[in-house]
Amino acid sequence: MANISEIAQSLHQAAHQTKPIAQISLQHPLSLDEAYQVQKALIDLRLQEGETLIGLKMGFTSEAKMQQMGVHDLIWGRLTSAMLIPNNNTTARSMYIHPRVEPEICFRIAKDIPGELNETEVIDYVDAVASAIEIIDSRYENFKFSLEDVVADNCSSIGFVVGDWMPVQKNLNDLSMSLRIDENTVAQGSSNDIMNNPWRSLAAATRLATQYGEPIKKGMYIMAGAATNAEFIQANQTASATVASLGEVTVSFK
Ligand code: OOG
Ligand code: MG
Repeated sequence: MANISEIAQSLHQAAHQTKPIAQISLQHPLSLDEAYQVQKALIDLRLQEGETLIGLKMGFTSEAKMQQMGVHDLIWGRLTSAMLIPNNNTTARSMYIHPRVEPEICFRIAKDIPGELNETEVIDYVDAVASAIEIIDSRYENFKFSLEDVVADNCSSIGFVVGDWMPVQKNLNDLSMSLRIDENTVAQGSSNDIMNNPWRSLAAATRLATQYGEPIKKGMYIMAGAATNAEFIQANQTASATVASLGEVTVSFK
């Protein structure tokens, strides 16, 4: 059986050294359960370095992302304090292996979530919503992975940027979502592309958080998952995401 803590160490090092590694699953077939154990061990290494857990992210909540990455199941990962990049800030391309950006919606949690909630119940537990950009950076060569690989790698998480917090809108359907790199619109979708209703992604997060014993607490950020394909980004480029009625969010790479 694969050694959970050794795999976590190698993923942690890959991120620190910005040096990709071979897919774990090619050498050590992991069950999904073991992959989530690796993820937990990987995050524990970050927490030992002084980071704090500040939220969760959902992945593969849209057909576009599932198609792009060839993985067809919901996944979830953990967000730490070191991953939060202030809106309109600059980040160094050299910190990443092969970064991609994607347009998302972020929820701010108003009070501790007691367990699994449905898409209507969950609205009461949110005090603000914002447009967001997720920066993902797989620790695997060529950004290629199986479901278990990507779960072990904390779902490619490395950074996220949140726009201005907006009051909760009970209806988050039919919002156009777009991603620009510099002057070019590189991806375009709708909030409906996120599980037909972004609140449903948050409901799924409450189910998975309960199942895996990682409670969603007051103040946490929950990223709903990308509505469109993710796009590679280079140094000296700026990414902006716009979600209609929620506004724009921007991050530059130097
Ligand atoms: C995995 C992360 C997926 C999303 O929003 O669907 C994700 C990846 O694509 O590398 O963050
Ligand atoms: Mg994402």
